[in-house]
Amino acid sequence: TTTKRYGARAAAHSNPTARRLLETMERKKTNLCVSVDVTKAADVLEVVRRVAPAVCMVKTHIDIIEDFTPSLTAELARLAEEHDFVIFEDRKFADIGNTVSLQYSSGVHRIAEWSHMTNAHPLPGPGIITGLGVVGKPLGRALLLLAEMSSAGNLATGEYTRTAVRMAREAGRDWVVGFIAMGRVDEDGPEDEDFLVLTPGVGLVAKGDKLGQQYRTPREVVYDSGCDVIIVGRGIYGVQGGAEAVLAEAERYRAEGWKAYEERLSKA
Ligand code: UP6
Repeated sequence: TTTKRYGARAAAHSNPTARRLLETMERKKTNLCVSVDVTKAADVLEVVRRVAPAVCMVKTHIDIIEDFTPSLTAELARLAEEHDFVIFEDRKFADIGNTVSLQYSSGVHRIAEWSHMTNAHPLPGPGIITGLGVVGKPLGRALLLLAEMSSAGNLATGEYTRTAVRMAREAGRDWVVGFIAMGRVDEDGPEDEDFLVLTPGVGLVAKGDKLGQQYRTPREVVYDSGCDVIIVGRGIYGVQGGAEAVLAEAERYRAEGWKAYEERLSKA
């Protein structure tokens, strides 16, 4: 997987969102996902419009928005088409199948309507994957499992991580297309298997925050650990210097991430 081009890997996926993501990455030459963790709708849109040329994906936490209306997610969906990126609502579902299918389809946010991809903790067992799939699969959406986390002291290690990978394999890649993980958790799989590994905890400046977050550089994540997508939040939207600086910083991460990927391809 790590020695194949993103574009070539698209053919290994039947899930339309996974395919679209890999093709977008190749076309825009970016493995950068910007995590837009700001709390006002206008600020979300401002950051997204700025970083759009540099990203393959925009990640949201829709439940932190103070002035949410459905026009925000409609506009996000429109921008995703205009600027060619995938929307990933980082919902981290963690309940029984019946509840998550309601949380995914209903409530104020109606996540399944506008978010191409979402994620779930494997903690409750396979029912969470099935419950989300009832809603998302017919819409061509994609699911990631949290196999590992970036925060200090997290419990997603060892046997938990291995079980997450097994659950993904059992669910099928037409719905579970990959993982949130810190490295290639799927290494033990067959040659023709292709999972996406998306990795948060990426920063070029800070080493961490006061609440347990731990950062590695794009090179450590993509070249050393073989991950596919770097997820960057505060490192980009939190940069000082206004809107211009945000795009410049996104471009810096894009260039770093892409260089590490190109070098990885020639490593073998
Ligand atoms: N995130 C992590 N670590 C994980 C899973 N998810 O940081 O293991 C998410 C956070 C946040 C983003 O919820 O939205 O990735 C990281 O933001 P940051 O770059 O500002 O630290």
